[in-house]
Amino acid sequence: MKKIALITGATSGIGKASAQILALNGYDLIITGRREALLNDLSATLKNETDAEVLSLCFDVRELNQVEEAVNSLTGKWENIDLLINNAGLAVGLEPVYAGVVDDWERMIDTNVKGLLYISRLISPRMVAKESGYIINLSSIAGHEVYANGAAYCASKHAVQAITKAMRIELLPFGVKVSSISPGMVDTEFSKVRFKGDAERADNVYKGLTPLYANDIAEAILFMVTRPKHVNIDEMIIMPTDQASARDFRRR
Ligand code: NDP
Ligand code: 8X3
Repeated sequence: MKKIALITGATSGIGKASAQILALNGYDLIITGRREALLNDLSATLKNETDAEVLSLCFDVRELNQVEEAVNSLTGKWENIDLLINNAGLAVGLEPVYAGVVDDWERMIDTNVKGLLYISRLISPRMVAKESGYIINLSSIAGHEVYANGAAYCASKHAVQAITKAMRIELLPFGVKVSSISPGMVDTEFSKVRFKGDAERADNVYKGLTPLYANDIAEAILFMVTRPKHVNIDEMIIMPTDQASARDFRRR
């Protein structure tokens, strides 16, 4: 029987690329996000281009009642999730704390931290019960370093690191794997979201260097999930060759 992966934030970027690569490598997929039209487009493409069965669930990870409704709507084979990729996340704004926008902080913490906890709370008991499964959390270089003007985003990704490490220990007795993957800059909708739709500012982030692309991270995820049962990749940090830390770049 094929394995089932649930990917949060599959409407763009890393989540979408992960859906595409997993569909080509033997997974059936539950794809999620808030933009229903994009979920429908991806579902149609995957069904056309791969053998995967695809189920779309449109919900906001910040809303516990929506997350509960979505997970509780799963029936039959779809209840049996083998792989959860906690990918939905975002940075909003780039200001020092002394000039920060409270709503931006709340969006980041509610999505990156609380949303990840909500969905993990609902899916992981099923993995515990069957003593198998795999959870991969999208962290960031911002979960390992801090930089000025990124306090809330960095805090949210440090929290992802803490949650990942704690869950790894909690799920150890049940043989459930847990990993985090921490990229440097990846050219997705990330910067457009961070700069609230300012395309020029977003494009400048990637100017003069070669960033990572979403597929680079999807390939790393495929590597993680294709390791044998006795191997757990606890964490992976992946940088563009042109980036050595959160703030050190080689621009030409
Ligand atoms: P994108 O903006 O391209 O994708 C983000 C995804 O998250 C979208 O599918 C979006 O879907 C989903 N999402 C955001 N908020 C919510 C929400 N409230 N409820 C449900 N889904 C949500 O960015 P990336 O692909 O780059 O980001 C994916 C992850 O990778 C994030 O956790 C990010 O922090 C992390 N990351 C990104 C890096 C980068 O440089 N790009 C570097 C390091 C880590 P929708 O809008 O349809 O809801
Ligand atoms: C995204 C990478 O350096 O903007 O997580 O925090 S960074």
